[in-house]
Amino acid sequence: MKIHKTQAFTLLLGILLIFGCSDDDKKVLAAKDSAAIVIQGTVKAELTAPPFVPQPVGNRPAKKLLVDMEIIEKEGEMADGVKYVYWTFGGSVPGSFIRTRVGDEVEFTLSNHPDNKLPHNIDLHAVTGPGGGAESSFVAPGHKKTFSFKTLNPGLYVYHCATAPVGMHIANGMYGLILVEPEGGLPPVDKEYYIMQGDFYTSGDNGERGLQSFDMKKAVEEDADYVVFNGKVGALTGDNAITANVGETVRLFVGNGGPNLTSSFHVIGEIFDNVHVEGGSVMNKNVQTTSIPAGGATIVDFKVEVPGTFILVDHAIFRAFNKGALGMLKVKGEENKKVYSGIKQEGIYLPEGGSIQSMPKEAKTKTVAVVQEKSLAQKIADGKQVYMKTCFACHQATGQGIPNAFPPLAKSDYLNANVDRAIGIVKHGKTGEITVNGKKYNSVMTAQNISDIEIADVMTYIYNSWGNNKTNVTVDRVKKVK
Ligand code: HEC
Ligand SMILES: [Cu+2]
Repeated sequence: MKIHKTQAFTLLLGILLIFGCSDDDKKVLAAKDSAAIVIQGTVKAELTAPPFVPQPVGNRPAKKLLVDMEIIEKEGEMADGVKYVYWTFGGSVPGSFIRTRVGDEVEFTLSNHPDNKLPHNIDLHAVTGPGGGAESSFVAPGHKKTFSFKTLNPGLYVYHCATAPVGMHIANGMYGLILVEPEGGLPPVDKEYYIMQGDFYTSGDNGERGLQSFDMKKAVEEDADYVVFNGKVGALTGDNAITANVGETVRLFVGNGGPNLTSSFHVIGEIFDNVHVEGGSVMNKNVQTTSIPAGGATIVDFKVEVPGTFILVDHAIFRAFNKGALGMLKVKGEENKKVYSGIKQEGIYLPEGGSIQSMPKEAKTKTVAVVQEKSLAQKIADGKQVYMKTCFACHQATGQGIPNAFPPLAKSDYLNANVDRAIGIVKHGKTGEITVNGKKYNSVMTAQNISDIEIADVMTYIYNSWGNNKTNVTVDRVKKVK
């Protein structure tokens, strides 16, 4: 028999496929067979609001999984005093977390609350089908729609509203995560949390109080006023921080709803032991910062070895310190000095043979003895310079602070009650719990490395701004505070 050229090629390809097929390839092929997995029984899905996730699937067989999701349009708080009308899946931003396993047959019912103003739908990236379910789920207020799909590929997937104008529905908070666990489940860990980043565009600038409406122009220009985790500034800080104990493993399911910005997700003081790149099956190890595209997700896990507060950020860092993309993981337990020593020694640095012969601070203080105290106006002007250079990043431009993270200096009862105590904080730093204007803070302010003159200037500026008690802080007074 004469073998045709293309036949020979196909034969060769077949042989290559048979002998070249590694174990990994077989697993991938197996995932493609998920459509054939037979379901056993029906169960109602547990849905959770962030930062919590439902129970792991463990060893359970594939089932028919009933998901009931309600769309609710409601007013919430973006930041202290800043109101915003969110459109939500299940009442939270991000929407309820859905946990499934590969082979599940998800029967999804989407209800649009009768008090809502708009029609909505849902596009789940875990769906294999037109629009990810969007076409079948388009639902007017006071109606509900049911459709079903089979989960074919394991991974962590974003879902979102896809009703026009799509960008606006997403920008108002209409996104969440659906996890499809592999057969047998993900490896067990001690703590699991749900975090999702989003960028928001408000009619007023960042921090402007009152009810803010969505700003289409800023959204189109990708000029976000807020970039936050879990829908608002402070959703994961202070009392809302996520927690763990020393020695535990922590897994974070992290999504990015966008609509515009890519997240450079990082935990300050930790290294991700494992990262499911883009929420899929490729595992990267020992990662500092992982990139999460808008409409994408990632699973990271790490073991916490030492106690402390670990700050979660978008490492596009102005977003963290100025727009809200900052969360906290508080770890309790025993110190481990081998892993992290803390300050071991502190001393004066005098390089030998260098021109610096004494501490600059001391040199300054010596000359200060003869320096006349500046005029109040001059001190306020100089103090503002120091403030914008040194304090502004945390306490913010108008001293308003950041809820749950950095206390306000504007109209601060704590500040106004005791001038020497406030000077001491700037000189020596502050840790431990304090109450400012009725709100608790329990964080760390490091000692500010500035001279006594600068401290006098900056404190005078602060006391003479933002409704404070107008104290004129003298250099002499600063020097006396031990
Ligand atoms: C890295 C962030 C950071 C910087 C920079 C910073 N602070 Fe603070 N500050 C804090 C934190 C956090 C606290 C609360 C500490 C605690 O919880 O014990 C605080 C507390 C204070 C307080 C007492 C509480 C209040 O609201 O009245 C004063 C006063 C203060 N800071 C002044 C300053 C001044 C002045 C500067 C600049 C010279 C400055 N801080 C720079 C983070 C910072
Ligand atoms: Cu919508």
